[in-house]
Amino acid sequence: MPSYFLGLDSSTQSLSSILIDLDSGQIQDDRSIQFDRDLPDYKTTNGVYRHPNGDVVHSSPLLWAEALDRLFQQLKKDKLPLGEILAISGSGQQHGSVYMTGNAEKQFREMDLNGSLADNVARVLSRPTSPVWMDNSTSSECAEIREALGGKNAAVAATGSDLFERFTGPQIRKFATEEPGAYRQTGHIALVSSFLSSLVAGQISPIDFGDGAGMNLMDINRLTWHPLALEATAPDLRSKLPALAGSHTHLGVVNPYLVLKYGLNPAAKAVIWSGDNPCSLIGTGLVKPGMTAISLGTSDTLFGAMSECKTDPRGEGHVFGSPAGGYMSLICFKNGSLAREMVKDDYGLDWMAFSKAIRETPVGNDGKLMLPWFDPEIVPRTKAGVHRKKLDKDDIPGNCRAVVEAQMMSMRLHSDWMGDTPTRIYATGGASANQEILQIMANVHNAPVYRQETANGAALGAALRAAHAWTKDTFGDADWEHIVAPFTQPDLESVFTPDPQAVDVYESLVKIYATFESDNLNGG
Ligand code: ADP
Ligand code: XUL
Repeated sequence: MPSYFLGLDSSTQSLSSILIDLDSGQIQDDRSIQFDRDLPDYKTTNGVYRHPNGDVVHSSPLLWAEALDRLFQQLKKDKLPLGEILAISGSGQQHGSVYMTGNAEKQFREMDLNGSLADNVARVLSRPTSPVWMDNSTSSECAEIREALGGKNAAVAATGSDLFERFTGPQIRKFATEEPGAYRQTGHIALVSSFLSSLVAGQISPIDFGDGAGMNLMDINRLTWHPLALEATAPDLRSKLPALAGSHTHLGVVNPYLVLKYGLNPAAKAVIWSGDNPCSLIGTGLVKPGMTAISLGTSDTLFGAMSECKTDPRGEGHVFGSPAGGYMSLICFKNGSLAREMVKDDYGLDWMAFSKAIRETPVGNDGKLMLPWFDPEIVPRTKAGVHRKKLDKDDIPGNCRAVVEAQMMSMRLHSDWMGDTPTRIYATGGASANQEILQIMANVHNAPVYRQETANGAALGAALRAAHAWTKDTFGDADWEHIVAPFTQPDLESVFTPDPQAVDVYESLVKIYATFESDNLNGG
């Protein structure tokens, strides 16, 4: 008998879903709704609203809610076995926050079936839009909270990360300072993950330890709210935040709204949502320490599971809770897919032509380098500005190769704090469809790169988390490796093996890149 589990992923540009059958070990359905294309009324560009100054980047909680309605409509129309799903979980872009009034709990519990999910949400928003992870407008708030926590090292030790502009704490502080009235009206602050988790569960959802660690508000060792961080961030903050909980927590059965409207199984369990990176960790099968994955989504991230909480002495990286227990390390590059797209679009190319340009250029690009900071960068932390060395702006193929080589060399340089160099890399995210990018990844890191059946690693991870929580709850125990194994086997037909000659080229080039980068960071 099939055992179906649904995983959702509300990411920067899309909402994806993956339906798995745990019994056969097969993915049954894998689909996405693109925000810009499929919900044009919201007028987003790449899923967001950018203020002309570039630093303020928001999106719409109503868009996220409406996408959920749309997705369930499609699943129902396509006759997926919604009535047989045993549990649902999800993944959300990290750090973004949703602001609601004190009526949110009642609204989630008593949803109006005549209105859409977005209509229901609109009644309780105390802030119309949500700052998201691309927002870079809170440097002064970061400085104030960092100082109150005792400086960078103390902040890293307390919360797992230095203060970052996109993290939820600094964003909340900015809102509380700039709009004190609206902040006072706010009775509940959710992350993107806990907001959508609340809609699926029909009640206010806790925040899980994976996504909670991306707020600069959670004590990374005790996994509780950090009193000093709360106090340094905004008045009366504790009363506006939900509880923190483990990533296996199930919140009861799914929202009756979804049962009545879409025919979901009324006994299906709603499992707490997590961040997209913690979910991708599970979706790439990294349930044990010692393996590395790279996600090439809107942001590029490099991450791995850790048994101990080991922080980055440079303060560039992060420690989050792993849904499989213990911790995960992560570095996030803001100039990921959108930087590659910027180069592609600037020269009027499509992905095929971009890839062809890479194939036609030599490994190492004859020493032509780019620092691809189209947007302010997170790692290394720096303002926007694209810098080229020996590379002409009109050299189309040279620029295509340079952006990808730079991204891969930067990942290698800035991940050294995580420990051993990877012996295998698992790739996921939209751009993992691109063979040329994965070959450069393998050569720069001198490690074979594996990819899976789906590029939607976060949605798959959410489905696997639902399956794990349900199995644990039903049988008292659940083995992570056993659950993830059938779904996370790499596709052995498409392994990208490092080429020894190319590896040698990058061994030298990475040192030149490091000098180019540090010269620029030091104002050179
Ligand atoms: P997110 O989950 O953050 O919304 P995805 O993981 O869906 O993002 O990845 C979307 C990105 O994948 C797009 O912005 C696009 O740049 C990139 N992408 C899709 N196909 C290709 C390709 N063939 N080559 C390179 N990048 C691609
Ligand atoms: C991680 C980060 C991004 C977002 C969006 O710290 O900011 O990866 O989770 O994907």
